Amino acid sequence: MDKYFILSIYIIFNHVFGNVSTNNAAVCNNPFYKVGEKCLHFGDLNFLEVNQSEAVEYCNDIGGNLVMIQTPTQFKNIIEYINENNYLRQYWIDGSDLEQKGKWVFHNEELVPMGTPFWYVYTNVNGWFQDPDDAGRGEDCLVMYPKPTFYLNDYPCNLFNRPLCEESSAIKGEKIIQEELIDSPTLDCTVPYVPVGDTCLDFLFYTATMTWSEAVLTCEAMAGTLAKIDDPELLRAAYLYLHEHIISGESFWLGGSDLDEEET
Ligand SMILES: [Ca+2]
Ligand SMILES: [Ca+2]
Repeated sequence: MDKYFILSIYIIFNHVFGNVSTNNAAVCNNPFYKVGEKCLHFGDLNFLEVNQSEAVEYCNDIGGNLVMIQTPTQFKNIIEYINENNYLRQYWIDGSDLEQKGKWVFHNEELVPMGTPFWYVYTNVNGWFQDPDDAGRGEDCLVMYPKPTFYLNDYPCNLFNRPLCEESSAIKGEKIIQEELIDSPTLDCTVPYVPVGDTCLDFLFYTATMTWSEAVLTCEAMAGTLAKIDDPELLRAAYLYLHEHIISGESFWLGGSDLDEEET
């Protein structure tokens, strides 16, 4: 009777916890903790700032690498975590163009995504620019700026920042998720709408420019509304679409206004 009882417990235990231990994307080993789907370590708050190669070494020593930011959602999750925990520092993250100038790669040679919403955008007397700018011709390593911007910036590898590490054994699980995303079927959109991310959009770049109110009416006449960009993946998809179709020089109205709250 006793033996039967123990066996039953074992089966229940294995049934409940067995799945958890085989899901490598969900479990983080000390000193890493879960941030979105990633297992990260921000270093302890008293940790001295180090140069980029020392940061790589630090992460390797605890069983990781500098974090790879490959999707807008990963980027958003990390920024939210930093804000919630007040970890407002400048961090080394994975990525450099040391091997080939202008070609940004992660430690595993995969390409670092360029452009929006990842890299810092700024303006000066000569116009608008987006990092990487290789300022001073010596910026070959990747940092994540602190508040208020949190965007990515190319930075001299020999200067000092905190390491932001990601557990190595968890990276594999993450990669599978990404490949599944790429293979997902494309949306069926009614003409003239085209699939952009998980939404059907129409970029009206061939019409004359109009006011925002005219744009609202135009979209209504086409059985739509102005696009609501409320998700970083959709922002990325729209950015890629604009660049692929060489209409990135145009400006578009979007849904969203503060008209209701204004007094006049
Ligand atoms: Ca560079
Ligand atoms: Ca820079």
